Amino acid sequence: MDFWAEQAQRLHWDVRWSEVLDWSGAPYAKWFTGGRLNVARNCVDRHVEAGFGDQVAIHWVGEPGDSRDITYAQLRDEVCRAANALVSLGVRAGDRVAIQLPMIPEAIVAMLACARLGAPHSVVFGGFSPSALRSRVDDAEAKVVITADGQYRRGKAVPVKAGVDEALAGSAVEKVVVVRRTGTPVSMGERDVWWHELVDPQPTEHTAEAFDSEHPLFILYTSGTTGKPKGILHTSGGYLTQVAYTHAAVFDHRPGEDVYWCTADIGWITGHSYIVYGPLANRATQVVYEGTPNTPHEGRHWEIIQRYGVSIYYTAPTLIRTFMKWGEDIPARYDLSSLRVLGSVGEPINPEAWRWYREHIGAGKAPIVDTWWQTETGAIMIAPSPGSAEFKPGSAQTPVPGISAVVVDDAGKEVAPGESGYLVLDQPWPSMLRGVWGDDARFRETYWSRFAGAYFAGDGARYDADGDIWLLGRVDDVMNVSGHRISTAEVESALVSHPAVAEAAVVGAADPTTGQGIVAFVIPRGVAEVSVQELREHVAREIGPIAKPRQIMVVPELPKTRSGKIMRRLLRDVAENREIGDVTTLADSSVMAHLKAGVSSQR
Ligand code: 6R9
Repeated sequence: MDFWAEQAQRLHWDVRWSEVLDWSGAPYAKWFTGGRLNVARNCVDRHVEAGFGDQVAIHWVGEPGDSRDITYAQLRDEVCRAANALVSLGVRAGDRVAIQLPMIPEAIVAMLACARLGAPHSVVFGGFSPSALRSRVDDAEAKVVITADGQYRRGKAVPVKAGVDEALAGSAVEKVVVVRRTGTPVSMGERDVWWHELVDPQPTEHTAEAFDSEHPLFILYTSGTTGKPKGILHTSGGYLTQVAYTHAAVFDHRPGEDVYWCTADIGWITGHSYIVYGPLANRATQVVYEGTPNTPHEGRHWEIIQRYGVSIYYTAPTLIRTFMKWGEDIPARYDLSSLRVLGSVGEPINPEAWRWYREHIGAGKAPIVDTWWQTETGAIMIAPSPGSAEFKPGSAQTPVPGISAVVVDDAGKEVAPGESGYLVLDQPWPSMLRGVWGDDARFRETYWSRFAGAYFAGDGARYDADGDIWLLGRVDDVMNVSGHRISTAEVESALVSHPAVAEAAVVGAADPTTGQGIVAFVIPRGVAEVSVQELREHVAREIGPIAKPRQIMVVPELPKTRSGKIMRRLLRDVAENREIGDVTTLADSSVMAHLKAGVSSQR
């Protein structure tokens, strides 16, 4: 516990904690009990007070080529104005605020303004559909929604507010704040207010209240094994301690020297922990880029690294594989010599991508930290140290100091080297989730019922002969598409909500670029013609474009066990064009023959 008490010293506490960890209410942990702090003050004001007001906090780069440098002093002023603005709308500590914004400075300002007021934010990824936004807004009972008129996507301005209007029709949301980004025409209703009209005139003075260490900081929805996303709850003191510690230790971050860039979107946990809270708590100077990596050309990231002298670059394997496809001659045209640490997150990094990253981006020498963690863990849990003696392409290697992780078998017994099992976290950690919003039963059932007293991560893993950990992917019905978690059940329920679909089964099939690709098998309803293209669009409308199946096969039947469970393993064999595995548990073993015959006619 001394270890975490020491890490908590990275923060400014208005009132020091009395106890580091109270685990008496397990699986709900309390960290730094009795301690009080303000998260936004820790991320912004205290750096200004310490004399670093003129240091750039954010080098923001817009997709169309506009850019803004924001110093810590300017960020403080903006956050204070936005906090005052939210107060003027009636937002109080404990109220929930939903945010659906593109990667613009206002997104970070809005999150910090909520944190400053103790109003938990729920950031909803910009690519999510109106119905996905609505279900999140309703589940968290958000009082205010912050959004934009539109966003730039691959060189085009696309509307955002129109979708928000559709999502919120008839909802209990009181106010919608709209940032003007693209100039896309929008209709402003009674509860709508422009960000610039509301925020700009506000005073830059705002006294931050110190909240309890366990005060809720945010809710972030993630896919589980059922169709309904889970609202993962994170709190203040422990979360900020671990994100600050890991950002400093895993990336060897040095404030005032490094230029850091994490390419995630703030709609995901990586954006929360390693764009907003960790780096800002550590007084980082960071790049925030609004757009896609190939707009207007495929060298965009390398151009940005060269322009700002980025020294730490944190991205996802799916993007590295995309860069590989575009060719190594593209990064070769830029000066990347400022890079000294590279990071990877989101899925296991395949050794080819690891080597390419090291060779063509890291000049054959930059350490690559492969970081394993989850929305639920809040912060990095397993990663090699950047000063490690030996890197192993494809392995996240060892739990970071302070963290304990073990690989166990079905019975909960630690496995021997070389054998695979389940990854569990057998000790509480400061940034661990504090539950599933409004669903205690689901929290206990999903994470704490499988192995007594330990957190079940849902990932397969094994040890090698040196005791290093290799992650093997999900062991549940959660797919990992371009590093995004999408549940098979979510896509299935979107498909069956279409009138032409009677039944659907979805599997994640290996994909050379995205890690997994979504493959759906659908049984049509009646004799109606089913348009596969229409179904793909339907899923995009229901969930978002990231959930659009790569392939949909229309089939007469699905393979089921006698108890009626769909055998996804067999469907995966079909989707990956493999020999069909063991079919002895099928209720009707002829199903696979029919299925294969039907599918091959669609290939
Ligand atoms: C941070 C984040 C979590 C799931 C996780 C695992 C996979 C993430 C990984 C990795 C192997 C890594 N995952 N990082 N697998 N090596 N370095 O991605 O959170 O979106 O909640 O996803 O992603 O399967 O369980 P989240």
